[in-house]
Amino acid sequence: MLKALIFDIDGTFADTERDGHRVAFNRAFADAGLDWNWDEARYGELLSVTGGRERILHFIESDASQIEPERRDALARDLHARKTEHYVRMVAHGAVRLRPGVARLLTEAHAVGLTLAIATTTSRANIDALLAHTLPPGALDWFASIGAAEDAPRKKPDPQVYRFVLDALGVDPRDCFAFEDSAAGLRSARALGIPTIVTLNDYTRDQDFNGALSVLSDLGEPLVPAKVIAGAPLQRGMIDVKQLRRWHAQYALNSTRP
Ligand code: XBP
Ligand code: MG
Repeated sequence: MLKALIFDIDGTFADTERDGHRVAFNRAFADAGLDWNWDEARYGELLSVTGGRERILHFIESDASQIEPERRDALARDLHARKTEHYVRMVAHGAVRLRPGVARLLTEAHAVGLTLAIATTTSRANIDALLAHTLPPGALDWFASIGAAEDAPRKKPDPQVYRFVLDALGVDPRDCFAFEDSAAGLRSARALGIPTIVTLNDYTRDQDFNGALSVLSDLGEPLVPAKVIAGAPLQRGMIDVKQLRRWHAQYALNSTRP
């Protein structure tokens, strides 16, 4: 039986990267008196490093090697803490909106008693801010488990965060669906055998999504159907609980159970 839906946050719940995280990183650099600026294209390259602190560290090593090696860890940590403050404030001011179909699917799945969870590389403060400012009051309680950066230091594509969530939920991976936007996220979920639905965004659309159950433009809305890029067709142009139960019966169960 289908039991749980596990959602990535960045890129999947919302297009957080270009106008959210990227801007917050740049503000943190400016606060520290650094003339570093991550434009949209450069940020797209840097996204191959998951995790904000890791991304800053990678940038220091590749583009700011004048920073003494023994100072780099502390600098990355300080900049990242400052970046999180900026990001949380931006989200509170409405800088990020949920992608099509996300609120609809969460609301329906919660109403019918499916377990909801989050598995993300991002920091917990960012998740709390996003849920508080984009979903109805109390929606934080809809999620039976939230796996965040603090719970899984090994970032996606490592499966550690999905392992954390599956253990907390006590469910078989084959009775879940994961929702991801990136190849790193897909690999993380698939490493544990979780059937995964991918919704593309501008930064991820050219990545390799081999192994996804379905690759879609988004989750779709009743009047604005999602486009199917690869995988199974949609019955009603959108991902809803009926569609997920159908797929679970047809594909997830048959293809992965011993
Ligand atoms: C998302 C990330 C995150 C954000 C920044 O990956 O890599 O690092 O870019 O968040 P995914 P933090 O969607 O695959 O989980 O600065 O809080 O790390
Ligand atoms: Mg993502």
